[in-house]
Amino acid sequence: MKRLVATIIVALSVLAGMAGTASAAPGEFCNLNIDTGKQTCFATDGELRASKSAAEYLLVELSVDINHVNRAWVTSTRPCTAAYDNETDMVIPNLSVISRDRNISSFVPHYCRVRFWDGLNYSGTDSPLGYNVCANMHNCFGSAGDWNDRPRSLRMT
Ligand SMILES: [Ca+2]
Ligand SMILES: [Ca+2]
Repeated sequence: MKRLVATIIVALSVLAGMAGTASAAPGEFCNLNIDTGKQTCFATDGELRASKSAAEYLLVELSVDINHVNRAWVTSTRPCTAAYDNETDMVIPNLSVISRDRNISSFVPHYCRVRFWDGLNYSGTDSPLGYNVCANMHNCFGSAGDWNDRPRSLRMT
């Protein structure tokens, strides 16, 4: 009986994980797959982490606050490639789709390097390529200035 109850709890957890929403809301932890456009949001960071499928690459984490607090995941069915080729199909033209328009304060690149623009659709000024973990967008681009809460679009390579 204990085993059955445990099985039911696991099944319910899986169902709850599948109940994603179409768009992100503040305070949610979302996974946006840029290939499918599908976004799934969770109430906690732990639920987001537990949701990752083996077939999906985590490309970059984008956080609303410094030090990676309140993160969203950008995922894909393919990884970025090692060469710099500015993969024009690995993009988010409008960061509002994951509630990150003008509010990214830290990020963690995984398989990718990231370039931000301060306008929608890669318009305006672009940032240097982000290679490393950035805990504070106020200063991680050095002489390129303060990028805290500045990006409106991005590309990954
Ligand atoms: Ca590449
Ligand atoms: Ca912010």
